[in-house]
Amino acid sequence: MFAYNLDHVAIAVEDLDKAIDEYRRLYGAEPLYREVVEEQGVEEAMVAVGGSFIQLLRALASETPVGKFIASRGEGMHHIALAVSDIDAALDHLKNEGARLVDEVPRIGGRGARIAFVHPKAFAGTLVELVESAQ
Ligand code: CMX
Ligand code: CO
Repeated sequence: MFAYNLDHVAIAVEDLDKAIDEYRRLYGAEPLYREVVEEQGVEEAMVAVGGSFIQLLRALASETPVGKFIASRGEGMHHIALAVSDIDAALDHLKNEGARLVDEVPRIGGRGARIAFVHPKAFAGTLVELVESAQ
């Protein structure tokens, strides 16, 4: 129905520099870019893996989604992100299916992509981000 691809898997970390160093030492990869996304309360580093990314996330403050997540659960997998060609159509579909959404309308995320989050209660306790890349 929708052309879903895996855009990224996100991992919440306490110290972004340390996480990048450890990731490099263990898995031998450099982040392609780093970016602060104020609206999401994060600094993110994107490491390319095949056609997808591992997104390492640092909270900019404790009262942010990632800050609260780390405070209650510690470091770990935070969300998966699915690439979609038409995020408005994907959101309409999810609304029709009665899925609980965090974002009813898309926001602007890293690299100017249009993004929207689906609540973890919608599917298997897994936070899902939809990403429509800018280009
Ligand atoms: N994955 C799975 N479950 C999660 C979760 C996550 N990342 N974050 C919170 N939860 C669960 C909690 O465990 C809790 O479950 P129980 O009710 O069973 O205990 C429930 O959701 C509510 O937890 P909370 O700490 O009260 O969290 P909030 O309701 O305040 O926020 C959420 C949860 C998903 C709405 C919030 O994290 C959010 O809005 N996320 C979207 C934005 C975001 O994550 N931005 C950062 C990434 C940006 C990017 O990728 O660019
Ligand atoms: Co993400």
